[in-house]
Amino acid sequence: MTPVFNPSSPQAAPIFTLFVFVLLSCIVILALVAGLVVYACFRYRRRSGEGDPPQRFGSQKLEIAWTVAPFLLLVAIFIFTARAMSNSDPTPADASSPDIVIVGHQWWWEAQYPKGGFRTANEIHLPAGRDMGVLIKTNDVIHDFWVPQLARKVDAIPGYPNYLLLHPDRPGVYLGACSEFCGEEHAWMRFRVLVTSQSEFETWERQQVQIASAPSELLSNEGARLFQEKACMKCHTISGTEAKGEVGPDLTHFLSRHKFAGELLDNTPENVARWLKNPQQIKPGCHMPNMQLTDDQVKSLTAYLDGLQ
Ligand code: HEC
Ligand SMILES: [Cu+2]
Repeated sequence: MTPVFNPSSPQAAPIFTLFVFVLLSCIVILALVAGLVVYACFRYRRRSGEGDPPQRFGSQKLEIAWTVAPFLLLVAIFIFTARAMSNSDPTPADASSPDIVIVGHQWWWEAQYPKGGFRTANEIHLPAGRDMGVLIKTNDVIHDFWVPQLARKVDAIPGYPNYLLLHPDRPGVYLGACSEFCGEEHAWMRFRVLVTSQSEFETWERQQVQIASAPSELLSNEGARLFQEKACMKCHTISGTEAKGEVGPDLTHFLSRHKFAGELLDNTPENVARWLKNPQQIKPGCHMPNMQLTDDQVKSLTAYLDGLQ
């Protein structure tokens, strides 16, 4: 079902209810007005042999009715809207120590977990049924963080972090997207929220905290060497190695992610190889340059990345 019709948190539910209420009101008004127009066309159309009908001017009763009825409807919509606004955006208990810090980058999302001391990209894990405080920032231009099933939209504004409360009701995968046009790859600035049970979430956290697995074969060893040599390390972090770059996504546990490049590609060895061969062909304009790698270099680097569980 379309995500907006299937809210999965106490914050998204009031938005859905308000939407349905306004939509139904509009449908009723449309049916009423269009119905009366059609009725009048047939009921009062000129028949042959008739002269002009009697002319009537003004009707106080009708004037009052069609002023008061819309006024009351607007008051009702106003009350519902105000209620939905406060329910969908509860005041944070403690904005100074968020559980997650989301940073928008052209054109991917960084997710920092300050309490665990690790970072990931484009895939945000949350436990079901718990409040998670999220701080939303940007590294460059204005982006907008939106997961329709979980919460309202929140802008990521330079110099002005915004706070959002996430509280998914049930486990599942919830898709999100940048909802503020932010440059040429805006359409591929997508992400997913993976909601699991508390214990699965903790297992994931324990795995993410670990430093990257060391390469175990000849090929992946060569890949690890190239990663340092080919400036990949200037832009990417792989914990436990020299690579501490912050321009691109953290790759420490790259293999634990389902998709990459802002949900553009499935995380398969073939796609990783295609990406490394020329990211500019796949996501034109993105901030990873064509590294002019040979096929052999691509092979070793892919082997290395595919060992980063
Ligand atoms: C100038 C900085 C820069 C360099 C150098 C660079 N990258 Fe990237 N890389 C990026 C950026 C930025 C992205 C995110 C692109 C996007 O999704 O818009 C990225 C994305 C990736 C991804 C996908 C990650 C994900 O989760 O979406 C992989 C894998 C990757 N780079 C590997 C490499 C390797 C291997 C090298 C060296 C051969 C390298 N990169 C060199 C900046 C760089
Ligand atoms: Cu964006």
